[in-house]
Amino acid sequence: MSSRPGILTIDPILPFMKERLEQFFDLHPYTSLEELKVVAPVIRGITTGGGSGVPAAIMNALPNLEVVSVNGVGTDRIDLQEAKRRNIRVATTQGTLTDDVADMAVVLMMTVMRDVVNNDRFVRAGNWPNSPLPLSHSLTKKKVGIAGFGHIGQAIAKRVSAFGMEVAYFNSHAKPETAYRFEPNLKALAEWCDVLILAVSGGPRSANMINDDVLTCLGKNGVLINIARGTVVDEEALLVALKEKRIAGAGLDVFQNEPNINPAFFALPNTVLQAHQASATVETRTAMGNLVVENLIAYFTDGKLLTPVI
Ligand code: 8YV
Repeated sequence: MSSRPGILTIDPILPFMKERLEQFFDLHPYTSLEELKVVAPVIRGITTGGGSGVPAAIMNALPNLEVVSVNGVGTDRIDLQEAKRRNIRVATTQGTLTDDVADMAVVLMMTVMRDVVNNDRFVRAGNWPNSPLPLSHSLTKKKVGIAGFGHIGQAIAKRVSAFGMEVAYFNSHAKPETAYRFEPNLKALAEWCDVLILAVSGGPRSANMINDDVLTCLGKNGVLINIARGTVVDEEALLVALKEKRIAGAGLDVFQNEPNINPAFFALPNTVLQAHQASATVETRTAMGNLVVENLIAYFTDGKLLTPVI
């Protein structure tokens, strides 16, 4: 039997990560709980994505698990309390993806407000010579409400301010060190803003935070952007609001039940859909991948994580 630690890879990893990890560890890609049973005793570490986390059934199946290295910043799919109880350490790639995720929020906002996707389809269909396009909407002077004002929320604020947009934010507590207005009431923020951008962490505290009431406050001219987690939005309520044009549109990078999202989204012309791509650039995924690997090497070399959560 190998003396090298066994690492379970839950999400697929990039080739350079595999190459580096294989210098130190025996890798076991996750296939099924049944097959996991065979290798379970040798697994001491996990790599996973923020969206996948570590399902309870997997954590429970691994008696010798010591460390989880997340390729992302979200820990909402990991039972941190149980990890703490079992003395399992958890690291994320904090600090690597803030700018790209903030960029995606802005890309989605602009794409929805300026009708980029519909206009592209119109041009490709050869319709330009035949009929005028509907007018789109300015960003300048519009109000942006940001729900969740951590690193990503603040990076979004900085970007949209540069477009001459007004910003206010909702958060668990005020951040007086920032230049922006704190709005402690989410419905009041939705009522005030033209664009509501979700940048909160996932998990039980934010689950279905965007419900029918909040969407009603956002109103028929309002746009919803979600680069946070699908769980933050009551999707049934959102689908109805979009279908009945009770809000103007949505730009969504994340969904409940990814990647098998509700097909009702496919038929909505006022919605721009992404496949959880906010951090998916060569540059950021390289930085994330390096940190995932180096956290594991650091842990198994001297017991210390570089970017620990617990
Ligand atoms: C990644 C994420 O797409 O950081 C997170 O929590 O959800 C995203 O950045 C994901 O972790 C990639 O696996």
